[in-house]
Amino acid sequence: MLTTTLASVVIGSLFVSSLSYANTDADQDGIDDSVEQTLLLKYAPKLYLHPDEDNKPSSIDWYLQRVAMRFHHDGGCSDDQILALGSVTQANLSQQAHQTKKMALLAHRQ
Ligand SMILES: [Ca+2]
Repeated sequence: MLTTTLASVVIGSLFVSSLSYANTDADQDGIDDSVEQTLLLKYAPKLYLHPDEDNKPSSIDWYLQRVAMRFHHDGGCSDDQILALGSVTQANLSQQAHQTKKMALLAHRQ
């Protein structure tokens, strides 16, 4: 409760302090973009990597271009490919289904 109240005060004060900027909401999320930028600059996490670290952070899109989506079966059946390598996107990721599993569920309900 205290955290929520404090967050509201901080966001409210940032909003008031940003009124001198032009009001824009390019991403149309209902929050002025200058408020978002102010919050980002103030509260964005900082990540420190060891100089010898081989695995650097990447974007979601970079990662998805390098993976395939497969359905794994236990018990000796081979995997089923849902999306081929390079065809997985943020837009189609949640729209996939395993057709065999779906058909088995429909048959079971009858
Ligand atoms: Ca916005």
